[in-house]
Amino acid sequence: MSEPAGHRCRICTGTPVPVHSFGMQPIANAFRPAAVSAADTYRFELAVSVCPQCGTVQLIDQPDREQMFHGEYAFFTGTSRAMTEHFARFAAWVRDEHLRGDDPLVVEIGSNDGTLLANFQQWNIRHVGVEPSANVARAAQARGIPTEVRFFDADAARAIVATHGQASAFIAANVMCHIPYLHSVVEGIDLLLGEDGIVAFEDPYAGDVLAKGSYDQFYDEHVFLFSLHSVAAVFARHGFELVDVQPQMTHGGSMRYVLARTGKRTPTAAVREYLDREVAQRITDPARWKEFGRRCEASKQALVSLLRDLKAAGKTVAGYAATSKSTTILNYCGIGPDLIAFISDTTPIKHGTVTPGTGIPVVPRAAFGPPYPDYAVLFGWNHETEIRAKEQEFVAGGGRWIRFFPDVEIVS
Ligand code: DWN
Ligand code: SAH
Ligand code: ZN
Repeated sequence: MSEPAGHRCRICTGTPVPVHSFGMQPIANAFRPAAVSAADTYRFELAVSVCPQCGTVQLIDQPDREQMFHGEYAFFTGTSRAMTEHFARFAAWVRDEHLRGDDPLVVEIGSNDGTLLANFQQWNIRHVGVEPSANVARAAQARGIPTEVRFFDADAARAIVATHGQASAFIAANVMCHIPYLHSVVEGIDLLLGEDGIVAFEDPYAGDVLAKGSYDQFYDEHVFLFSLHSVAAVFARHGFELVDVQPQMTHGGSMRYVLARTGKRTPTAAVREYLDREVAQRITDPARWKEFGRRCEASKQALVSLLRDLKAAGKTVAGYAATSKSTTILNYCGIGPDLIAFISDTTPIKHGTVTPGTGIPVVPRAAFGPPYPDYAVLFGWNHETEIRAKEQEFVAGGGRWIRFFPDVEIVS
């Protein structure tokens, strides 16, 4: 793979090394009706690089933000009950451990439909969301959650300070890794946060992706795949340090990063422990990620040959959960409606659409069964516990799940 001229690390001044390409890919969340989808040919090369200087894993190219986040954004946080419960625990931890003073303000970016902030609303704790995708932002506003419909950056931070004053806590989940202009975001955090304030955010963790081979965390929106090394590097430039890290089971393995102004809090032992683990795992080493790329190729071969075998044997195969992640799998592996008849999903806005770039119909849960297909590819593998609990009848009737991480396998 040749390196495009001028690809600079978005965090430091290094020149990232290309490590793997997933080929030409559409916008991951562009679930559109079949006719529109067929006419919509936008694609970009989904290729990953690793900065030899700061160790950050990142996309070489990312589409413009307005192509991904707009008034028809397809992902609603509230579609997972387990995530809603997870965010209630996240909120309670922020309240109990980090909110000080009389009338603290909590700011969340990427607040989506307001699932996390709803907890602060319930406790009468001042809160503001920042969410550029107008349709999901409206869902939050409709439940009374103050939401600024814009992209967060330093300018947005100035506007929030002018209206609401400084914040005690800046929180985020699954959005920091979406933002290429991260220095403007951290500059904004610096303006927004009081002297004693806390930053706490979660994102899919590079350590888990590397260990499991879960390459579907790479798609247009995820411009970064963070490790402690990269988070520490970007925040250090703005006078913040990691004071704690807490691994999470969500999204197939995430990390919660807790930061404060340098010197304000004593870092926990976990920070040192995970930094050391990352060194042992060679998480910042481009050569290690090239090995990962070879594993992706093997995984692709295994999944495609399994699906072809099942088709040859006359079995019916469906997909379960039309996730953003599935777009990477389907396009990389070249899987279309010939191998997977349909994908069942609970999100109303996705119904009547097809998967981006591969044209598999997305249908409501009722179409999954009964009668059930023989096999179901678990594209929502990060929600496996929640989904299995709901779909016991499928398995009881002889249905089998197909999992693809850490290995492609059929499970009951
Ligand atoms: O980072 C991101 C995360 C938070 O959410 C975003 N960039 C986009 C999105 O990623 P995703 O689409 O891969 O997220 P999920 O949570 O893995 O996908 C949920 C999808 O699965 C929704 O479309 C709903 C569907 N689903 C379902 O059909 N039945 C989910 C559950 C739990 C179910 O039981
Ligand atoms: N926090 C939610 C939603 C994650 S999806 C959860 O964990 O479920 C990512 C969200 O970030 C989308 O709703 C998207 O519109 C929003 N987003 C993208 N860029 C942003 C930016 N610069 N500032 C604030 N939100 C952003
Ligand atoms: Zn770098």
